[in-house]
Amino acid sequence: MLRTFVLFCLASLAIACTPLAGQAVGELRLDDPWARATPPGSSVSGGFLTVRNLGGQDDRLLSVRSSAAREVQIHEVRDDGGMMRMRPLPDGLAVPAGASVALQPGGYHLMFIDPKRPFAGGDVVVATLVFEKAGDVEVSFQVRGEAARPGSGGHAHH
Ligand SMILES: [Cu+2]
Repeated sequence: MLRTFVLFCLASLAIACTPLAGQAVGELRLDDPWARATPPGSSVSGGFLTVRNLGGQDDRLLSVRSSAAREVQIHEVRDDGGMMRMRPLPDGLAVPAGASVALQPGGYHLMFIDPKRPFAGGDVVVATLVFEKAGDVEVSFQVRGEAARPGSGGHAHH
């Protein structure tokens, strides 16, 4: 199914192939970008999407910036002796050729630090993802939910 779609895209103008829910940039497909509504009293929100590299060249998400937050970090979640902790990835996130990398609750994610105003359900948060090969890609994150339950998703910063 995927292969059929790719072949179809190669055979036509790539811009006509961008499905509603996704975004095609060169060899990258960015699917379902969404952000979590900022929990009450929190100064961070998580951002999620799936990055698929349909090309033959490894790529890497190097950094993210957004006018909606003071800073956007790329985080991973690790099991640290039974405690799930997250930490920034200093070298960004590799997106190997042919791979699909999911940024999702409990795993890799983007961390919007100090949103200019809290993200609320229904908002759209625009961020620029900077890839090593694909360059700058502007992505619109749909904000979902009113608030995360306390302790869910491992997104509490102190
Ligand atoms: Cu985080």
